[in-house]
Amino acid sequence: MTHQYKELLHRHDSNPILTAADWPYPIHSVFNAGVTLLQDGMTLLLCRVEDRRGMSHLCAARSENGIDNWQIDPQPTLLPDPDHFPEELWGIEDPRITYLPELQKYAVVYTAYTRDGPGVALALTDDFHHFERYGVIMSPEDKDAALLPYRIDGQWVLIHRLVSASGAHMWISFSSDLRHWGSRKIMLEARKGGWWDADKIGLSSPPIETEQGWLVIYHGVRMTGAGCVYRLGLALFDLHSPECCIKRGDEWIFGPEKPYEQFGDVGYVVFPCGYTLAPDGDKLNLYYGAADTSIALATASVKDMLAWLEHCN
Ligand code: BMA
Repeated sequence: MTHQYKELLHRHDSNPILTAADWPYPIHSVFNAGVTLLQDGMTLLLCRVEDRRGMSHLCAARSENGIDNWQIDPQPTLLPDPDHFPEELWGIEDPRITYLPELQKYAVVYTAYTRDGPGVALALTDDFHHFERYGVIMSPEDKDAALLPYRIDGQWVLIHRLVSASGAHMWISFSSDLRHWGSRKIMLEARKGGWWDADKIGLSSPPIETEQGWLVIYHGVRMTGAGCVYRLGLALFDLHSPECCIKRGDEWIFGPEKPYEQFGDVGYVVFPCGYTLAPDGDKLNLYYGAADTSIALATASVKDMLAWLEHCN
């Protein structure tokens, strides 16, 4: 299809790249994966896997090219542990991965489905086999969270999506020990009315560090008579004061257009939780959950996304 607008994200020809049929044990669906490039160059997806009770756990899949030949852990990699962490009662979902050079560990920030709704939980790992759980770090209702890779002014930085009386906006909180969080501020607000990102927004993948600032891909939810539509937008935030928005695009950059994005358990949903960046610092592989059913891949150029933001509005 040709369009008059610029396409920033390009779907991979072999989409969806991972489905339940690829799994080495019985599952219902696989979607919304956290992503990182391991030190040996392998792409690791920490996938949200929904079992046939409806509960989610996380399972790692590794690939040399980030496209195919996935080596999937033969058993769940991280299961909810409600005996020790009661807030994981109804499963764990939607991980975002950030490598923290100071600790030489990966931070996995995920949603714990508690009896009071979704909360934000943290676990650290250096091998994606053993995890040190910190439990819930943001009480319900809170989700769509990721850490920045290093402290700013001595403080760790967490972006998260809190639901409050005024709506579902993106917030930022700070901590000196990764356990106690405060100094909360709104980072980006959901718009209102007819906008594509009215009422509900949330961080998609962890922010991408660029010379111009933190490039943020976020999802916006449009409530329609037929249900919700999840699309993606772009915003840029100051490197040293990440709560300050430098630029926000008005138009969405990606939405559910293909059958695997429109039809599934929850149709009309594209939901990225992570990316890998090539050594050139520009070529981005963005992995997204499609219709809460499978995992798909889109490629993009960071330079093109920054240029689009620069010239929009
Ligand atoms: C959001 C999250 C995601 C899910 C999306 C669409 O609120 O729960 O895990 O992909 O809804 O169902």
